[in-house]
Amino acid sequence: MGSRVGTVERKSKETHIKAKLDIDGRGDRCEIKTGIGFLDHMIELFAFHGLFDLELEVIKSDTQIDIHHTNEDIGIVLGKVFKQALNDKAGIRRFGSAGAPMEATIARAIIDISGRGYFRLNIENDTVIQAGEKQEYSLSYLEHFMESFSHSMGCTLSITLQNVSDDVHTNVEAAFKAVGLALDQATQVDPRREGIVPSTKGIID
Ligand SMILES: [Mn+2]
Repeated sequence: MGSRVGTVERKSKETHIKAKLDIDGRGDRCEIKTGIGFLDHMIELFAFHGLFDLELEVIKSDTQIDIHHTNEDIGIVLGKVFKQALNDKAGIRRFGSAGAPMEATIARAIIDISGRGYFRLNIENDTVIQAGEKQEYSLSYLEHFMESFSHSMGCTLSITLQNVSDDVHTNVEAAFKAVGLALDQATQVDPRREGIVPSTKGIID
């Protein structure tokens, strides 16, 4: 198996973002500088628990407006760099599912590196959630980030949040951890599948 690394640089009128990834990393060799402190924390723990070595730098952004474009574009770049590092996807497990609890909140992520971009966030809650208006991040930003990621990577990703907290940090952190764990599984090489693209179609593009 060759090295599974990727380098992406994306420039638009709104943002300029660079990323470098080694899928077969250790998770503790990451440098995340998005300019959004909360998102740095989320991406760092996603990479740590996924055992990915990731460098991500937002060189230019328009956060003077808000974090909408930057949040979306980081998701796009992250998806692109994974897609690049996985190359033709030969030998990978393709599917992964994992859960992460945080206090009463449980996040579950199910992923299929299918080549088709689709994302769904399911929220299962007994009580109505109060929107954390004072907080800079939200579940709708999480949804937008993961949707951008799934589409640019070409994966089907479903996240379910149970017992959602009124603390955005708790909900989003559990979700990022679960996605890191599930993506680690899905990107692992199964020795029984050596050199075989895990699809009955023969390709995953
Ligand atoms: Mn935290």
